Amino acid sequence: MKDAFEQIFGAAPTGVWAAPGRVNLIGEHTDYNDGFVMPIALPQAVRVAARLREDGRLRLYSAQGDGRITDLVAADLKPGAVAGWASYPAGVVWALLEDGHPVGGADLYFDSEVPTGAGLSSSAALEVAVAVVYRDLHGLDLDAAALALLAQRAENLFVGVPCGVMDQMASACCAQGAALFLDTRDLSGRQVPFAPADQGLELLVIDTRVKHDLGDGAYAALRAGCEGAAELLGLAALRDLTPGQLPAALDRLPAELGPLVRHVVTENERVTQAVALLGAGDTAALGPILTDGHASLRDDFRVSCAETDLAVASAVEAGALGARMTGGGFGGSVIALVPREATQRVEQAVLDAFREAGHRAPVAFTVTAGAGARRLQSVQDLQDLQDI
Ligand code: GAF
Repeated sequence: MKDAFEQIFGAAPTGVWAAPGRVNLIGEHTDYNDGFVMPIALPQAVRVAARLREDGRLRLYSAQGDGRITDLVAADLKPGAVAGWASYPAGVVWALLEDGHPVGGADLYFDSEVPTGAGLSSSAALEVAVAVVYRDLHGLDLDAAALALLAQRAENLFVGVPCGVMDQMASACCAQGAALFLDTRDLSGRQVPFAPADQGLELLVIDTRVKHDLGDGAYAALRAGCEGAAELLGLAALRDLTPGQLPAALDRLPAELGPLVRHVVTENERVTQAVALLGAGDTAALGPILTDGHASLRDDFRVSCAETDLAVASAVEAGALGARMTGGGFGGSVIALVPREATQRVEQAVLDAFREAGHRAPVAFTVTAGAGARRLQSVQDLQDLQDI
């Protein structure tokens, strides 16, 4: 990767950083309702080789791109002015400048292992990767949560997607072998050990290859629906509604908002239950919570699609302990918690079901809980680098 950087930009990079994608174990569409989430970082990451520039130019190159360098002037960045993938890294530099940090240009070479449009947070990984590069190279006094908030602001205001903070927090703050239990109201959280292999289990990710896009308006409409419901109920956020108050709240809400509210309230409960089960060392018991969460996203929040529903149903039928869509929805990926001896059977069952239904073949792979964003300097990291 260092050689590739030198070839493109004509000098060696100062270093290489990585920021991972994520899957969310449970807690979907709760983050913009001040609720609970519990993602893990993926082993798959965006890697970025970087060198600061003195002339204020921000030059961006992606190994997955069209072979051209995007050449920008950091001080001239404006929301809406940069299109495509480059808007994510550019947005972070813009957000840093907006916050008054004395930063400028850089040469950045990206190489991503996180599939795009698969609901695995490739965009948040890009943003957080740039945020850690700038923090380290400028010696900025920003902790991981501050970097995540900055990256979220870049996505909200520069790219124009009204996402919550979960994906950026996952990429910035997750730890190897743990899920991040996060209260998105105050960003307090804790690392909950998550090592399904210790109990003979595997976490399978099934990318349905139905491209999801948070920027197409459906996500914004759902968010507006939730915020509108909270306002009608006189609450700061739906997080403030308890399960006991739900029936009375549903009576007061217009029919189209009730199911959204029910999802958020029950989903927060599912996160709380999942944390307790993981804390008690019972990873297998997570299975039914995942499947219930999917039913809620399918029937109440209505963000699943035929492919994610089929992946969940066929995985569970073939022996998964539980499965659900993960991320924003409208396509993307499904996670399934599977006894190790059933992994191949589950994978095959999903493939067969997709073929019979005439859907494009999905891509399945097992994952473990990876590390959050970091500068690569360990022996293992550098060995990994040689494989790129
Ligand atoms: C997307 C968003 F970016 C997150 O903030 C979150 O709302 C998620 O959808 C749904 O839980 O990944």
